[in-house]
Amino acid sequence: MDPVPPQDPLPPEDPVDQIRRLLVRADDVRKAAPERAQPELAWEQAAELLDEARAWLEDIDDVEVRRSQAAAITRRAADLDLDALAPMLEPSPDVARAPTQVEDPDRVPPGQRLTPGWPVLHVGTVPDLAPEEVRVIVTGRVRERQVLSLAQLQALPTTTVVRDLHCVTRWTRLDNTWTGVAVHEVLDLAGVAPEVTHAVISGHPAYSTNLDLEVLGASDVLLAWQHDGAPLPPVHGGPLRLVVPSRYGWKSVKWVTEIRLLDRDVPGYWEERGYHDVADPWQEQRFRDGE
Ligand SMILES: Nc1nc2c(c(=O)[nH]1)N[C@H]1C(S)=C(S)[C@@H](COP(=O)(O)O)O[C@H]1N2
Ligand SMILES: [Mo]
Repeated sequence: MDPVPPQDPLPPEDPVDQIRRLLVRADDVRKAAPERAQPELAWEQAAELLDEARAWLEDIDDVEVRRSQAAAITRRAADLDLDALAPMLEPSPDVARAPTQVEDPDRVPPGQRLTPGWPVLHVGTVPDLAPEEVRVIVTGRVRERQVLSLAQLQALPTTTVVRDLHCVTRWTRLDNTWTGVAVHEVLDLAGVAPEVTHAVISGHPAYSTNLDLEVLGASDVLLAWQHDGAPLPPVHGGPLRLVVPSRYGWKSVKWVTEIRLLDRDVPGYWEERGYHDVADPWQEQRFRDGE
């Protein structure tokens, strides 16, 4: 009889192997969550496995490999968020239900489903901002840096658009009426330097995202203070948020504080964590790579 081969007593030390192993476990835990008495505990456990996986990223020397592993981890984290969000896809307080509820494939990007409510999504806590406290700084490669109050923004030409909101966690809210000032008006005030290609837009409390100049300057990209005819509720970015209808929701910075114009692309909060730089929902550009 052949002897039983001895088992390798040590786990493999290759960080990519370690990450793969942790992702498989996280996937298993997540899939089993619905059968558990307390699915929240399973989600927590899966999130811990993802944290462990993230810690291994530091041991990967190759930048490209590290980025693609980071994206693989982030994709799982987003799946977890989606599961945890599912029971909460209901209207925010004081916000009317979305009027359109048809599953029209021309309106709903691939992999999205409609929500009648308006889920609240952000990292950190809602800042308590009085309208008088709002300032938007327009800076970087500009002719003249601007520090604009809400009153100054509201004195510029006002625009109203009706647009759909698509979150990377797979919910879509149709027919949002946004009122505000088009960002291109604000850019004109500051004067965009010829070498500008991109912008980083920041918001409370330490959030940011990147956009290319062409997208930021589109006529339906607004700094908005009203939604469906009412002042924007604080949980949804009030008193003032950015709205970028052509991109996944993470580009629509709530409680916006700064627009910084740059001659290169610099990733923001989620882009650093593996989300796609462009984020076109019709192309399903959720993550940096297809993993
Ligand atoms: N300041 C800030 N803005 C943010 C976020 C955030 O975490 N912080 N999350 C983004 C994400 S992922 C989405 S989908 C939308 C959600 O907007 P809502 O909460 O009004 O639905 O806000 C975006 N703007
Ligand atoms: Mo999102």
